[in-house]
Amino acid sequence: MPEADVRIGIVVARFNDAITSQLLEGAIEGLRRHGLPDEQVTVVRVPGSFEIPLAAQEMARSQRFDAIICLGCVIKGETRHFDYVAGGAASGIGRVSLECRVPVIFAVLTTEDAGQALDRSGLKMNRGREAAAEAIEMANLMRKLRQELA
Ligand code: INI
Repeated sequence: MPEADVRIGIVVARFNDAITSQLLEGAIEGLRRHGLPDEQVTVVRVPGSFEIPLAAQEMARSQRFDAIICLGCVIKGETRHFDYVAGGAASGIGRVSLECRVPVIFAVLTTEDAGQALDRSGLKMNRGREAAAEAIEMANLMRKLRQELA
């Protein structure tokens, strides 16, 4: 079976859109580079990173996706409730993955300032592009493990 014969869901937060749209571009480009056709990718948008886990949970429960990529950006210097938003996103995403037994990739940038976020969402380094490779690797790993352990 080809490595990229998987279906991938992407949940992307609109908050800090200048950054998250770059992460989305990186993720889509990364999936294409692995040979995944666009029809096997579904993108869902949510208002902010705090809402990512709920949308990811709905996608994971549908059993239509082999892995889900979560994209967001929380900038510490610009939000007093950084810990609540970033922590809620991180713990929620982890819970969805374990409860639904679907790989859910955490690609929510949590940075001190906008400069760091820009650095991690650019052409040279792009956390979305990395997340694409991680999603494909985990989707294939889970498939293989389940076959071997069945
Ligand atoms: N959401 C983010 O994704 N990043 C942020 O930096 C951020 N700040 O700064 O507050 C943020 N807030 C919105 C939050 O995710 C929810 O959408 C909102 O609280 C409604 O539940």
